[in-house]
Amino acid sequence: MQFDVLTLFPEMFEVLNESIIGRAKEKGLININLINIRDFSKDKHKKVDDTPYGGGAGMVLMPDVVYDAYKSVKDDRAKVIYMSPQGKKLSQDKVEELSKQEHLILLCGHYEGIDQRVIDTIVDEEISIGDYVLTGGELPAMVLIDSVSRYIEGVLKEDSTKEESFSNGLLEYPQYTRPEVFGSQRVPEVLLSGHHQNIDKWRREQSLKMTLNKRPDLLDKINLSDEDRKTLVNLKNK
Ligand code: 4GN
Repeated sequence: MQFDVLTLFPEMFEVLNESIIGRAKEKGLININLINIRDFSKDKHKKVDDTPYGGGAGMVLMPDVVYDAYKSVKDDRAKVIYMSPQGKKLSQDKVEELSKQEHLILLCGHYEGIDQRVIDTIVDEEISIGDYVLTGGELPAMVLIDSVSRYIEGVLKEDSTKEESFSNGLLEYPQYTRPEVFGSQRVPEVLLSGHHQNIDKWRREQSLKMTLNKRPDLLDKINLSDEDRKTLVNLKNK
């Protein structure tokens, strides 16, 4: 999968050289190409922004500079995403959908924003990572790259995306490892039993319990089996 990132701060993306995403890059499973918008400045002082028409605080990225940066990487299959607090909220379903694209171009604004005319010209989709404002679109772009890359074949071991939180609409069950006793707390007995049917049943109950306690809103969004409904009634009566 190809990611092209249009940004004034390419150095911020160094963090993607670590851990799982770093390894995915080394293996060539994903390619993250950083384009410094400043390289497309039209003047000798490398100026990329100017004061807003109509007045007001801050600066606005100039449309021709952003457009030329975009032209340097675009192809017919690329989807252009603008990271913006005004965008549609990123969800696990959206992440999975984006992972099916072969080429994403991520546009990161800074300062007060980007001239609306170039947004209207090049952007296919505006995406927000949540209802809060950041100083730039770089952290949101990294969140998107990380979450999408996890769905690329070979990036994670086995099918880790299949079982996790949100993929079945529920929160994850708790995990335990050695030692068997930590202070006064023992590992739940069923996990030591080797009885896989009982373990699966227990984990499903725990997922339902976690979701009921921490994110009950999620339960209204999914189809529950009769078995799950019974489990929930029992949990609520405890
Ligand atoms: C995206 C961008 C928050 C998000 C951003 C978000 C940079 N803040 N919630 N800040 O996904 C004006 C120009 C603000 C770019 C933008």
